[in-house]
Amino acid sequence: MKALNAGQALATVLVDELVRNGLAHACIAPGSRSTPMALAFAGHPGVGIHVLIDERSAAFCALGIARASGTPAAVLCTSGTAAANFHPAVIEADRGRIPLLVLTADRPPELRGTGANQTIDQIKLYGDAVRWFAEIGVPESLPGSVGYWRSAACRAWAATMGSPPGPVHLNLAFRDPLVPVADDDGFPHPLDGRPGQDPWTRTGVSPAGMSAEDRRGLRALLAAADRCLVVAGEAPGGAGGARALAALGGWPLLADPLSGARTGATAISAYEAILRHPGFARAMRPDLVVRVGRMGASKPLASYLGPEVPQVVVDPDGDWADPGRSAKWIIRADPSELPSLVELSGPGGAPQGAGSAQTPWTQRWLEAEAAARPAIDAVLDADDSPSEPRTARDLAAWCPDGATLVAASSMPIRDLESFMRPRSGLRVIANRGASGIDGFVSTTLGAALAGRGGGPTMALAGDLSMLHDQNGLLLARAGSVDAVFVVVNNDGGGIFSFLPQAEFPGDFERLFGTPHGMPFEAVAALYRCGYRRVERAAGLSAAVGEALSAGGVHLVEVPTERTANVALHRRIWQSVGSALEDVGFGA
Ligand SMILES: Cc1ncc(C[n+]2csc(CCOP(=O)(O)OP(=O)(O)O)c2C)c(N)n1
Ligand SMILES: [Mg+2]
Repeated sequence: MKALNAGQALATVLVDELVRNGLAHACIAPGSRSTPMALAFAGHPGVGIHVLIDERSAAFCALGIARASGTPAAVLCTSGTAAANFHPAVIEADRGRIPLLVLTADRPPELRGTGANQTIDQIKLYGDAVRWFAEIGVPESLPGSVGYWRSAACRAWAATMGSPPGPVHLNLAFRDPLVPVADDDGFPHPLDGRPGQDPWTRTGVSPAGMSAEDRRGLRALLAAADRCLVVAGEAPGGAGGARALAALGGWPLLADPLSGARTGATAISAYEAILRHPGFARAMRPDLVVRVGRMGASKPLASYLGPEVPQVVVDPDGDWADPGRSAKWIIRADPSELPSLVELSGPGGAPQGAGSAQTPWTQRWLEAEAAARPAIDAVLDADDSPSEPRTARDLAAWCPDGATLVAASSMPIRDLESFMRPRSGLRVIANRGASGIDGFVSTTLGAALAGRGGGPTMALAGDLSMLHDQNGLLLARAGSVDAVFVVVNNDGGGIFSFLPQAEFPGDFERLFGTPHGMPFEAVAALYRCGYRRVERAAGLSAAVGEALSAGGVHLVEVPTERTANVALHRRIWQSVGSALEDVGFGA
């Protein structure tokens, strides 16, 4: 490997070394200063490149790839405000623990602060949001340069995949020439890395093992608990340990869809509605909660798990996920160790509460689930007009095994948490690190590009989350990506109708409801996407099925109405409350 100048050498070496570490995708926004890197990515057969005009979309696309694949994806831009447009995705990658390699091209130091064109201060641009920042420095033709660049690439990879995973920012200053021509210095040194495609420095993170003392302590708590509850949320590597713990102990499992653990004999999928019933929440106090991963969006669950309830959080990064300040103990450990802590005390060493030996506590939870689920379904199925809760329930149920469902912030993720039936085989992902509605289209298309497991990529979008990142659909226009967006169109921000602001109707629509009247059929046409409109609730499956089998990107619009949506949610809660009272939970 040779280069004609130092800029080309740096770019070639960085890309080669990142690919040796496992990089498979780079999202590239066009620009001049980043030319050496763009050419190096385009010239490397081991990396797929995706070119996006809008840097915010590019960064979210890379985030979607990394989120869906669990492998770092790179995003590259030129200097100036281009780099600032990466910031929302960098923040989401930080809060969401997503390995994102952020590569910004820059002017050399002598041009900074001089009024030179398209030059801003890019040093530590993303502040504390990144796991590592490096000003790589203007490439020079020195004997040690190649080793330095290869080592820096490995370090960036290690930092992005560390504990916790997250974004890394490399600022790359290039002097002219930006194109592969020989300059005065040239670059006489070989660019080669280690033989056999090995990385310069091999790294990796071993999962955190639970200490013997922690194991002893937690095992004792579990053995002493009469009313243990397992709560599962989003965690790197999944919350399968929580599911296995609940199955083995026979304990109720409250798993939000992002946990990937909403399945099993003791899964309580209607907990959001159940816990709104004060009589239930009062009567059913747990004496131990074991939580894996972050809390979902449910307010009733958050207030149910107050500081008075002993709560142990097990997280692979020891993440301080405790907004209610209720954790009694945070253990940094791989949650898959949890099932090994259950005492096998039943006859013949059977687990404590499994199967017919379920404790009255678990049975009461299962009775509540058995009462609440049909109560929810009865309300939803009574009306064939499309509704938001029914769309969430039915889409999650319809998705084929192996599918990825990307949920938008606002009501889509909440409706999934409330109404998705237990199931396996479906992966639900969402940008809930910072809960922005931005970057949704690009995150989804990134997940589709990652093609994890080969299953289809579906999305449950709000109309505003769709419009916010409409530029992301430019990728759809270019073809070669498949995804179906189910767009719940309530003509504005439906979530605000649930909030106290809705009691002040004067400026509500203008400031919060924000109706826009955008025709999604025209949006779809503009970006060469397929389009379907669901007029009857029962027609969702057919519309989504046709869209999926047609290939490409499709928008399936589900028209709903914000005020009716609030009324429907309240009817469901009421109906679940009555069903709980019918099975003996006092008001
Ligand atoms: C980037 C960003 N801007 C603003 C918000 C505040 N916000 C939260 S929900 C919401 C409305 C979302 O509307 P839509 O996507 O249509 O979903 P709906 O509320 O109708 O379910 C807004 C503006 C946010 N979360 N993120
Ligand atoms: Mg909306």
